[in-house]
Amino acid sequence: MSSKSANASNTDPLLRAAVSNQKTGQLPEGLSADDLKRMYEGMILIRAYDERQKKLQRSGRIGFCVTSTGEEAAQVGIGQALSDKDWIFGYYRQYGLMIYKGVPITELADHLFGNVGDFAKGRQMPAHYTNRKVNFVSSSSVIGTHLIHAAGAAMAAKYKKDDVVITTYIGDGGTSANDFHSCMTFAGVYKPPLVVFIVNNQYAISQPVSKQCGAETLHSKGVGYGVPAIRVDGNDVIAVYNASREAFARARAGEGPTLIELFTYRVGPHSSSDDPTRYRGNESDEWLSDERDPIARTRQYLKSLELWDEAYEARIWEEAQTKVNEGTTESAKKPEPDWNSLFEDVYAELPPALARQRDELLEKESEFPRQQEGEFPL
Ligand SMILES: Cc1ncc(C[n+]2csc(CCOP(=O)(O)OP(=O)(O)O)c2C)c(N)n1
Repeated sequence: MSSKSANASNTDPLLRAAVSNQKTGQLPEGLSADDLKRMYEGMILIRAYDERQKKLQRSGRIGFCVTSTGEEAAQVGIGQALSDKDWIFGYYRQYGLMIYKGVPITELADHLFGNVGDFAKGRQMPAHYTNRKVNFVSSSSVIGTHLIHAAGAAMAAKYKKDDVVITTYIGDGGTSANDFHSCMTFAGVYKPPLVVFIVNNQYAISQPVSKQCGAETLHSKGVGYGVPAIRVDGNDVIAVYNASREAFARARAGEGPTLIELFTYRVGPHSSSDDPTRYRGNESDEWLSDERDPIARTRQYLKSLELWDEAYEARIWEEAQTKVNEGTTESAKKPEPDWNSLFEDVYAELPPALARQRDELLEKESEFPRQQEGEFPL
């Protein structure tokens, strides 16, 4: 692994402080033993989903996928602190929040297949999820655009005196986007109930964070906008939970926004179209070690509380794999959306040029047979 990431993880005082959030043999404030186990099981379900996504993509069942292996704590810690009323303006790597909030795997997989069950009706780029049931707003492909939507939603919540927290997420690379500046400016001036998470997984595709920003840390950007900021060990699920809980409580109490940098690592490729060995060798292996992997670290912690044994581990992996296999198999059987639906949802009355295109498409439909229900089971 590179000395850069080793240094960042071993010498940063904020990270060292955050690590102590897992106090051996002691339950954290605000969490029960059952909560901790649910968090551990949630992280495992996210990882099992990632393993399945990769297989589906490599076997040609789906065209594209994005994984979040190594970043499970950075999602579950937040999910545990969010209330059901709160909002999530995420980008493509936060689907673990939906999984942790109980969205069935088949609803995520429907989107990967772009089938008739997909909430985005097969129109979005794959891995750009949305789910109304958990207030997960449709993700944009264009990096950063959702940040200003989140700031606007948070300002609206403040004006309307709604008791909600708006959360938004951006990668280390995304903090260089103009929209990050706009979002943080509005957050600093109007002090809405907004929590901005920087998911610093150390790479923006092949670009390491050292080439993205000249500052030592990304949370330091908060100072310039007048937004309180903290840097957290994003692989420590308790540290992520604590920081989120505190920021959400501040937002709910009318004390304004918080910027939280979650220091983590993207273990897998940027997406299924990327080969990270070309720009970082095998340094990612280090991040699956017992000292760094968020799942292994939580396991150690559960052990210290006598909440873990081999039989439990085997059972929850089996349950996770069954959920993922059954959910994705169900999605694979569903047909594509009706082509006609391409022309819906924008115009009350279809303009003549589009109406012509729809008629031509329907005329030629028989030349392009559609996948039928149950035709390609896994
Ligand atoms: C405005 C814009 N520029 C470039 C891209 C291409 N692009 C897609 S993802 C990505 C990297 C984003 O990295 P980061 O914000 O660190 O998030 P991560 O994928 O590492 O979680 C880039 C450059 C884009 N989608 N939008």
